[in-house]
Amino acid sequence: NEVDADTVNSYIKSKGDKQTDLFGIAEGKNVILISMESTQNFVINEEVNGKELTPFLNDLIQDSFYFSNIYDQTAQGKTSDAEFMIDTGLYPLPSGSVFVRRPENKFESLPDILQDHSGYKSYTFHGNDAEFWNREKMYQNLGYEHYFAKESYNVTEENSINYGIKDVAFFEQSMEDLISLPEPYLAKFITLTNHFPFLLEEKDQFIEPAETEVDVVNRYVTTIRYQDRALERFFELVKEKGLYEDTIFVIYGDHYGISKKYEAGVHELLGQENTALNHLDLQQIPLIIHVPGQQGDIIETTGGEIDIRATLLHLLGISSENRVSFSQNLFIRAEDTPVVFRNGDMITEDYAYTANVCYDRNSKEKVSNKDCSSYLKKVRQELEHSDNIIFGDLFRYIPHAGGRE
Ligand code: GP9
Ligand code: MN
Repeated sequence: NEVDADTVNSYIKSKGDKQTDLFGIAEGKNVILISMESTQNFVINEEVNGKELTPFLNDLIQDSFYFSNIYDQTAQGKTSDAEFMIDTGLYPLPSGSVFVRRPENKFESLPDILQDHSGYKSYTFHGNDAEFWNREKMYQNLGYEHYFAKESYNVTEENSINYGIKDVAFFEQSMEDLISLPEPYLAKFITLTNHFPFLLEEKDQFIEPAETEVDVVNRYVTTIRYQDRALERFFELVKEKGLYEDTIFVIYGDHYGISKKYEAGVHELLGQENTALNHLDLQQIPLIIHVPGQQGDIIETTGGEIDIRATLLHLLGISSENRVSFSQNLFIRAEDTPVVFRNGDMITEDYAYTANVCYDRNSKEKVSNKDCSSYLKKVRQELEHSDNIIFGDLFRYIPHAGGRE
């Protein structure tokens, strides 16, 4: 297996670590990572009946880095796949969730890197059962100090719906534990209310449901608006506790919320046709990074969720050089590097490949598959190498990699 490890090493070791003047601007800050359940990018700056769906996030974007072309790369592991990509810089598996299938592998995780580099401890807050997605076990493996799961919350019939505790109560009840953490820390919060089938009592609806032909989409509008209110509340509390200035916030949508089956309602809402490229655009998730004192900027680079890790490390002043990872720093990501989807599809600034068709994204026309072939080769290589690392547990052979005994 030494040979395998060498092959992997030589192939993906980051080639140089180009720096920007943003390197280290958030050095030593606490990191609050927020995974927004089922949140697609189209909700940002979108209105229904003259009302914003995400007034709080739209405001926050004004003084944050807003990455407006980032794609969902999750597979069957859904939320856990998003977590996995950010923590390890590896792709999800072709089937099932890595959290469930490979909880004992060695990985070079974000918690381990932050711990080794600058003594951070990492924590997760989430209102669902600790065993869901095998999180409890996987988090230990990835180096999280503690997982504040359902037992840490006072969950009542009144304050819960669908999968569990509603986001406002979740954030409010998390504060006591958050303020008691030793600094610096990485604290991950995973929201829950905006989950299919998007149920919400009337008293929690801060916007009227939409009026498309698809009820799922009509309800989605209300749970998205509710989640935005919960985030606003969280930021109020964080400011109240004096944490705001010492914290970098990384906020992302974990994956799509409206599957193809219900997508007609979104097309109707947005007044667009049902085309393959529009469907692909709807796979975008928002990524917002707020660094205190930093001016806002919209970054239109095409990228994927997996790139969150290298981007965050860059801002924290931690080099990505020599790391075995497929994550790329979004501030300098090369335009012609494909964003890899688990099903073998891909997208770049100029081309997209989906359902066996290659598209020129500028003309929106179908073009010869040859135009996509060099990108597709790269896609196959990356997925194959990532799978080899996971199935072969190859981090065992990579000396600098962390991982718990
Ligand atoms: C469950 C939550 C939702 O704990 O993360 O899971 P999902 O179905 O989105 O993976
Ligand atoms: Mn999810």
